[in-house]
Amino acid sequence: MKPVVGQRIAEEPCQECLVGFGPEKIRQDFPALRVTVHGKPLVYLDNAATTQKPQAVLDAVVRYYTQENSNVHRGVHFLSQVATQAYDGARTRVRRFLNAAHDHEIVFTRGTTDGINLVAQSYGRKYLRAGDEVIVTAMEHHSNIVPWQMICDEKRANLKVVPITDAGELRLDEYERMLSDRTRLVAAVHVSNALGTVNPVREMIALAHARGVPVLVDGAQSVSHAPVDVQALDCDFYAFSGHKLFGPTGIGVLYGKAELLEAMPPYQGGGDMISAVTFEKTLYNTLPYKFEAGTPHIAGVVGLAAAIEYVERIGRKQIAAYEADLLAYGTELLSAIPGLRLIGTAKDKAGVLSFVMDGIHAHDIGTILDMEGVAVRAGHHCAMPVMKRFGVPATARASVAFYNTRADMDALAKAIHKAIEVFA
Ligand code: C6P
Repeated sequence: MKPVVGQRIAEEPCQECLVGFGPEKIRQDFPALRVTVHGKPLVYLDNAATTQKPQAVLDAVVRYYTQENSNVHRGVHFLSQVATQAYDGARTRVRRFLNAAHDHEIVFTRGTTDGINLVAQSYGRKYLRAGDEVIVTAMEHHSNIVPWQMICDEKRANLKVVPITDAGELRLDEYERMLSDRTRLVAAVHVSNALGTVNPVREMIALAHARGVPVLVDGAQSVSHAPVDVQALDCDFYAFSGHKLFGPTGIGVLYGKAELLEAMPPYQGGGDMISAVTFEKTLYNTLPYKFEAGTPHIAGVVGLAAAIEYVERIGRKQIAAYEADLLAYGTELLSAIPGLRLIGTAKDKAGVLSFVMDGIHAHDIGTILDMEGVAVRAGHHCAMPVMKRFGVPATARASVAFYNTRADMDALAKAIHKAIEVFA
C-alpha cells in the first residue's frame, strides 16, 4: 500500500526526558516528524539509513538558493564571493566539529562511500603492491568492503577480515595477530550499522601505528551519536555522510592527515583541482581542492554546516547520554518479547536495535510495523557478511536519533506484538 504522507498532526508532549535535554521541544524543529503514515503518527526509527532534517537546515538551503546561489572559487562578483565564503566557512565548521588540525584536511565528498573510494583509489593505487594486505572487520558496511576488494584485485593485494564474537564485538586479539609487515592499511567501521557495536578504534589505531600502518575509520554511524575527535583518535582518515547527521543527501566529508593527503594523487580530474593546465602537463591545486574536482555540492555544504551547528547547539555529550538511556530502555523492552532475538549485543553500542523473530521474516515485520506508522529498515543493511556471520538472511532494524523518545520505543514494542498476533 502507498504510504499516506503529508498530513501534519499535533505533537504529543513527551512524558520523559533526561535533565537538561528536552526531545519534545527538539522534535518541533523537525517538520517530517509531524507527518502521518497510514493515518498513524510517524514513529521514525530508520535514522541509520538517513536522519530527518531540522528547519534550520531546510532554511539554510533555501536561503542559499534564494539569496546566495552562485558558483564558488570562480567569480569576482558579489554572489560568488558570498557563496565562496559560505563554502569555505563550512569547512572551518567541519574542522572544528572533528577537531582536525587544519581546514585543508577536510575534503568535501558525496558521502562516506565516496570518501572511502577516494582513499582506496588514490592512496590504495599509489601504495598497494602484490602480496600486501588491507585489514577490514567482519562488521563492515559494503562501502568499506567493495572499494578495498576492487583495488586489492587490481593490485593483487589481499583483504584480511578481523572476526567478531557472537555478541558482535571485534576480536581485538585476532586483529593484533593479523597486523603484519604486509599490512598497508586498516579500514574499520567506528559504529556498525547492522549491529550497533562501537569499535575500540582508538586501540586499533594505536596498534596499527605501532607498525607504521595508517587507519581509515568509517564514521557514517558515529558522528550523529557522540563527539568525535580525530586528533585524539589519531586516525589517518575519517569519512562520514551529511544525510546521517541531519544534513542534506549527496554531501559528505573525508578527513585526512595533511601529510598523507599531500602525498596522494588526485582521485578525479576537472575544474577547481588544478592550478595550471596545458596540453603537455597539468599542475594540481593545493589541498583540499586537489580532491574536489568540478562544481561542488555548495547547497549541500551549506546545509551540512547548518546541521553541525544545530547538533553542536544541542551538545554531543548530551546526545550520547540521552541516546544511551533510550537504547537501554528499548533493549529491555525488546528483550522481553517472546521469540525475539537481538542481533548485536555488544557491551558498547550506539543507535541500533537489530533483531529477528521466530517464524516471521524481517521484511514482514517491517511491513506490519509500517502499517502501524513505525518506520524501521528490514534487510541486510548493506552488510551481507554480517547477516552470514549470524546465520540470518535479514534483520529488522530500529535505529534512534536524539529526537526519538521512550514513547517511540513503546510504539515499536506494541507494533511488534501486533506482528506476533498477525502471524500467530
Ligand atoms: N548505511 C544504512 O541503512 P553513504 O551511502 O555513502 O551515505 O553511507 C554508506 C555507509 C557506510 N558505512 C556505514 C557504516 C553505513 O552505515 C553506511 C550507510 C545506511 O545502514 C544505508 S545502506
